[in-house]
Parts: sequence; structure tokens; C-alpha cells
Amino acid sequence: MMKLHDSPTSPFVRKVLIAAHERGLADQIELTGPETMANGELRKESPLEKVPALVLDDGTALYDSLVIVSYLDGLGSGPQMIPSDQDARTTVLRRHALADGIMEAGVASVMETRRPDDKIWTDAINRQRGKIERAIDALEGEVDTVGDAVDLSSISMGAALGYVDFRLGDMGWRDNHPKLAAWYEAFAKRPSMVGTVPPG
Ligand SMILES: N[C@@H](CCC(=O)N[C@@H](CS)C(=O)NCC(=O)O)C(=O)O
Repeated sequence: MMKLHDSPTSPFVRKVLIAAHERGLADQIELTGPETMANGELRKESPLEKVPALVLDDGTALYDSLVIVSYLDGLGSGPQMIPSDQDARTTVLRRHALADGIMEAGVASVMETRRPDDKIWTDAINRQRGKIERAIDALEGEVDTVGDAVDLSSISMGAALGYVDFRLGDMGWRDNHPKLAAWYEAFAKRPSMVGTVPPG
């Protein structure tokens, strides 16, 4: 049984869990829960002390989420997460970078709001939200070519937009991005998405 250091609200963890579902591996992964960050266990296995980190049966720890998805791509069966064809792989990795950037900026802006009131820097929050807005604009422009593909880029888009809904719902991203909204509505019905919704 593999062990995943996780947090139920992390979009990077969700990316990994969606991949695990799609590859038919979810029941081979035991979740540790967020307490391994608090109790110091995570830092013994991952010097960066971030979730997700996947610990294999031989004790090897894998991080970060991209590396874990790449590893899962070699196990189980189901849609290939990272295509081997050069052009397709480059597009999928670039689009993953866009979605991952939404997650990074989203997490950074949420962290900023958790500072003591007098230390919250609104400019920093707005700078992160600007990144998210531009990345969502970019995805709106290319979502036609994503179609119904299930790969690293679409699972990351699903996890990223799910996180925006979860933590930054006031951004109202659907209003000006009708194609992306329609894509997300369909993608969010996949069992891998339904089974990994962050707790309300
Ligand atoms: N690039 C990493 C990002 C992971 C990440 O930022 N995880 C956050 C939770 S959403 C975390 O563990 N933060 C704790 C910390 O930075 O100390 C990945 O893709 O796995």
C-alpha cells in the first residue's frame, strides 16, 4: 500500500487523487491526513514539508504533484496522463503549468488572508488574483482544443477551477468564460472529480 501525505483541501493533492482515480489506483493509496505536517512526520520523508508526498512500499518518497502523477502514469491502466508524443506532451505540460499557476496563486492569496489583520497586504492578494484571471482567460482561449481529453492538463484544470470555486468563489470566473464554464461543468461530473471534492 502506498501512503500519501495529504490535506483534504490542497488542490495539488486533488490533482494526484484525480490521477489515481483515473488510473484505477485509488484503493492502493492510503491517505495520512494533514496531521503528519503538524506532528513532524512529513518533514522526515520530504525535506520541503509540503503535501502531496507519496511514499512507496520501499520507503521512497516522491514529490511534488507533477512527479507523483508521472509515476502513477506508469502504474495501473486508464488514460495516459503525460503523452509520449513530443508536441502533445509539450502542450499538456504547458497547460498543466497554467493550471498549476492558478493553484499556486490561489493558495498564496488564501495564505495572505490568514495573516494577522495588520499584516495583510491587499496589493499582494490582488497581484495573485491577476495571475488567476489571466490564466483563466488563457484557458478560455484554448479550451476548445482540450475537448474531452483526460490527461495531466485537464485533471489539473479541474483541480484548479475546483479550488477557485472552493476558496475564491467571489471571482465569479464563469461570467466571462462561458466555454471554460461549460467544459468544467462536464468534467466535474467524472467520478474522479466527484470522489475528490474538497470538504465543504
Ligand atoms: N509544487 C508543489 C506544491 C505543493 C504545495 O504548495 N502544497 C501546499 C498545500 S496546498 C503545502 O504543503 N504547503 C505547506 C508549506 O508550504 O509549508 C506540488 O505540486 O506538489
